[in-house]
Amino acid sequence: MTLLEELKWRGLVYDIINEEDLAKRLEEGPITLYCGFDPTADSLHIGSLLPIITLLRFHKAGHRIIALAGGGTGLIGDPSGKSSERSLNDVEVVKKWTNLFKEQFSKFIPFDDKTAFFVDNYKWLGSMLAIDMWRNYGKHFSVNVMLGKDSVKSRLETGLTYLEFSYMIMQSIDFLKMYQDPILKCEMQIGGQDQWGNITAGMDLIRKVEGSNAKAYGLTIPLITKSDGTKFGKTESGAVWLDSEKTTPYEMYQFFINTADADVIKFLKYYTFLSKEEIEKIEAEFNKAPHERLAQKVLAEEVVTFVHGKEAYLQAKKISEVLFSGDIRSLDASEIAIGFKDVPSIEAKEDKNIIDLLVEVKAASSKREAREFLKNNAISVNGEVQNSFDFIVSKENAIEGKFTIIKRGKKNYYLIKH
Ligand code: 545
Repeated sequence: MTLLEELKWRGLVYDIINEEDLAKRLEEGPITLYCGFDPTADSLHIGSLLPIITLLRFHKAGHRIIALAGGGTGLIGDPSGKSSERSLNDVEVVKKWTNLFKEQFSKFIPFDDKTAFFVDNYKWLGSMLAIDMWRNYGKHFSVNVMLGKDSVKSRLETGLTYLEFSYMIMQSIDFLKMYQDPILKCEMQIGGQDQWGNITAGMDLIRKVEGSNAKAYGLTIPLITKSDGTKFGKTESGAVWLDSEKTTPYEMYQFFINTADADVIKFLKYYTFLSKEEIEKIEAEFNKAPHERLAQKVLAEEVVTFVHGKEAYLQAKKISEVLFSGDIRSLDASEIAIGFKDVPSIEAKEDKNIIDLLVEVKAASSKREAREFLKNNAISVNGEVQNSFDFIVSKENAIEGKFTIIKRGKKNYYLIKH
């Protein structure tokens, strides 16, 4: 299976411009390709991971890759896929985020300045004179063609400033600069479906400047969709970030473990480096016993391990298993803080009677109901059933003196912080 065939089998190809030529070019030898990421936040997210992994598939197949951070374009704002104008971020902030992106890329991409490169487009865009920009590049852009791009067309009604209108010129300059660079010799750009207009604009610019024989290639990756129609990459608490301070490995594990049966094989193809044979074997087993969730388990293991490492994966898995089994005492305080981040909680400054506490943390709506729960053995404290009305929840008995976990019924958890 060639690389292109594999990418297609994985469902990673939405569109290729000039596919036959590209297939031939890839056979001739290593090609350099790039994907750009604008620092519009302080971290990359799970959506950004797909083009990163796609770059890595090319790298593993012997090609050269460039991860570009848009330190320059991030100061402009891409209108592609956006229904309204973005608010501008401060120059200092974009600089800081650009550096954070570089750090995050480095966790996944083995930058060696030979086969894998990091580039910040502020390097050329940041110091370009307006006159040069318009004379050297603007001259090659037809307003008529620009108005025909989706990113512009869809915003003519809702509003688009000249700043965002000019974005595609900036991204095109990047492609041209890296195409001309004697070390990079970048011939190809990849990006999500929304980047089609910007990628083709760059290819056109290369042809205009370098002559009609100049060959450049573009590939777009489909927008990730879910079978239930909801947006991929979002949880109740927001986006799934790659920064473990923003989304813990446990939360990422939960995100993938909860993948719908109808989506899970597709995501295994997208997000893992498992081979076709391995994925097909998992699929066969999964279809025989979907309730065992083998495919979801493999997906969560592969992605969390790739992003955060083996140890973080094992801890995330342990926390999930304990939450399922109820064996709370086997977690330490830091694991409890992670696993119970989103459950109802209260601060207890002093030791308290269990009935008062159940009402205070809203596990029971009244003292009468709290007694009812206790009588029915529905309440456990740190993994042990408690039915005494006189039980005292104390700092002394808390896990590492910090947390008491109350469970009501099968899966309602409450956290007491001491
Ligand atoms: C800038 C300069 C270039 C080439 C590309 C760019 C960036 C591009 C763009 N891309 C998106 C992006 O989102 C912010 C992510 C960080 C939180 O805006 N103009 O930067 C996304 N991209 C990845 C995929 C995408 C795209 O990073 O291409 O389609 C999402 O899947 O939206 O010379």
